[in-house]
Amino acid sequence: RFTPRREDKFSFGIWTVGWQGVDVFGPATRAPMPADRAVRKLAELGAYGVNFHDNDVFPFEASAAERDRRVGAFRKALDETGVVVTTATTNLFSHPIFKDGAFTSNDRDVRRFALRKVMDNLDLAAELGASVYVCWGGREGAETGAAKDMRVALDRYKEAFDILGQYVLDKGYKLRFAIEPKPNEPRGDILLPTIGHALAFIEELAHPELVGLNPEVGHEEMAGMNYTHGLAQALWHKKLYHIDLNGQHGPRFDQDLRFGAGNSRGAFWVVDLIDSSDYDGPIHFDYKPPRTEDDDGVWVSAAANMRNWLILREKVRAFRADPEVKAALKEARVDQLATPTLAQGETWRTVRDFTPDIETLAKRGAAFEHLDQLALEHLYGVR
Ligand code: 3MF
Ligand code: MG
Ligand code: MG
Ligand code: MG
Repeated sequence: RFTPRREDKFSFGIWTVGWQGVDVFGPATRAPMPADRAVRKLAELGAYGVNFHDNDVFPFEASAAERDRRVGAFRKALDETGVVVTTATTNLFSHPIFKDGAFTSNDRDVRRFALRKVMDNLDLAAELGASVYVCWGGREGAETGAAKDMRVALDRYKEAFDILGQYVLDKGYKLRFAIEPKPNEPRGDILLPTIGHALAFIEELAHPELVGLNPEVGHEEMAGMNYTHGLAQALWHKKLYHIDLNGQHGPRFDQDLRFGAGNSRGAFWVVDLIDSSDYDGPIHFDYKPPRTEDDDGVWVSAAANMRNWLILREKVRAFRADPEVKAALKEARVDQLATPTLAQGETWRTVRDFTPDIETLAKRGAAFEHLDQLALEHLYGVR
């Protein structure tokens, strides 16, 4: 029970378990973790896939020989464990050259180099079989008002996606891009701060069909948004290409707690939505083992992400199967929302003078509290 299986498609960013605990107020508390070690340990825990930044596998300064050696070790670990590369991404945020952004840096050479860095890693991603390429623009933004004209920055942001889309098409790679919105941190204000901003942006691109979303729990909740609603809208637009699962306690710094910690009621609805949707990408965790943990603690927290998903999955399925819940859903008229407001053949003329029984409708309760209490009781484990 609650043991991860391959078909659960759990995946992790190499940088998650590899996070050494460096934060704004202190240095590393854990040793560096080579990517191949992360792959082997994650495989032992039952993970199916991994996602990596170029510089999770080899350092920014690596020579060609060093890069090949590191990629070789990574590839060997993948081959020996059967762990799949589902996703890849570029580190366009750590090196000081990207301090004012990558695709939207005011400096043209930085922008040109950023494109080259992405293309280098797109080659590796394609070679390793990734199908999604994540783009988190953590340094694309500003702290001050006059430093950057955001309308012009969006021109450059679009230009970058148009160029990279063309690259993928010209190379014949089976890769789609997934933009990961985030409101702030590390920049004071980041471009494409929420799911909604990113969805609107995608429609302005030369190849909108190549670009979707990678929404993260913590990022939406930092902005005070309802993550499940954001996922639902992304699904509605057919733009949910990937997910970054973790935990967050409301609007504060990016906590990256293990999935299921933080807003656990929110996590219940995330699992409920994804489990009943046609999303078939990996169940991917982007969390950080807290700085307090040693190596053992890292693996305890990694396993807990998958365990919490499976626990919540059992709970949401029990919730959906509960006859009392079915009755409560009916009582709350949830099914009626699926009926189009106008029937076939009706037009605005049909309802132009429609007057329902206003007094009765105004008095009638929605019966949502009973329904939500049933959900909470499933979550709390008393049903
Ligand atoms: C930062 C993040 C990133 C992205 C990653 C993309 C370092 O808050 O969430 O993790 O997920 O760069 O894949
Ligand atoms: Mg994040
Ligand atoms: Mg993320
Ligand atoms: Mg986060």
